[in-house]
Amino acid sequence: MKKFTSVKDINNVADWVKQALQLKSDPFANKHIGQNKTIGLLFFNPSLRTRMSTHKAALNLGMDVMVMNLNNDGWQIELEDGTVMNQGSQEHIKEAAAVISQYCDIVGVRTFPTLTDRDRDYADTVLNKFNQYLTVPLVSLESAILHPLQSFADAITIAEHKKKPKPKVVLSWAPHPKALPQAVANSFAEWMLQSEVELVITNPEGFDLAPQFTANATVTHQQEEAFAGADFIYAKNWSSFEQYGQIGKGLDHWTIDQAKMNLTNQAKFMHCLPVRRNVVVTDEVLDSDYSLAIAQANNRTYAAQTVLLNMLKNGQ
Ligand code: SN0
Repeated sequence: MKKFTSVKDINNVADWVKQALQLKSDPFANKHIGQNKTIGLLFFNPSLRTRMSTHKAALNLGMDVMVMNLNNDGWQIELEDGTVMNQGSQEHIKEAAAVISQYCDIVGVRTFPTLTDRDRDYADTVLNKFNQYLTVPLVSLESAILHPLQSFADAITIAEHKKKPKPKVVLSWAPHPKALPQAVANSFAEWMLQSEVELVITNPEGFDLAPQFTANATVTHQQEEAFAGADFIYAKNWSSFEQYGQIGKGLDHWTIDQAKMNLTNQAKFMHCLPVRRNVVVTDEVLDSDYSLAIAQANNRTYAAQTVLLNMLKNGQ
């Protein structure tokens, strides 16, 4: 496996969930496989769960780990070919990626979108340039448009908590004070459409996600109608894809509270974290015993470990 950047890089979600649950039941069984192998985790943006869970996954496999915050600690990287580099950027991605490949056997990259230039963001330029110039396998630690390690952990969590073979899973937009990427939502839709679930997406008008990730999904602009009979409510804010990067106005009534959860089939509540309390979701829901937010975060380790194990076994 040379890259893990989307659900398209794996053959079958159910198989991968099974592998992850197996690893979770015996996390140190493969400790010899990563011996003398190094993973480099490169961050252009903040991270808590991705950083710690991927680090832990690598340690569970016996790997060594190098973490670098590229924005603050590295040279400013040039991505365009043929640039006369007499301005701000100091090192070209060609050299940077080639050099990193000398030190690392697997590389992870986190890079957020601009939320101002849709074409550039949806070309996923930073991730794709690393993919082009690294000579070792690449793991997305959340790109401009997708967050596959999060969605994989979410699929594991749903498999553990579902009470029927094909649960109703509702991805609900929720308010937020800041423009956020569409990556978590795009990715969740992409993974759920490859899973044995009934996916319904609910968001205000003007907030429909990119068709390339949501084709065939049911979309409704009526949140309460979507919640009826739901087994899982997955809350997430995203800024508009249509009015690119806009956060909208007068949408505070989309906050998820107990009254809305009462419309569901005793649904579990999910969120990838970090979450703005009492904006996205009320304290009552987040602190309830039906919230899976911490269980999702725990499964990030086993999602990452499954990916790294596959790369260590079949990477080169
Ligand atoms: C990121 C996002 O893609 O929505 C990472 C989620 C895993 N979230 C944020 O940037 C939240 C920042 C904020 O201001 O609350």
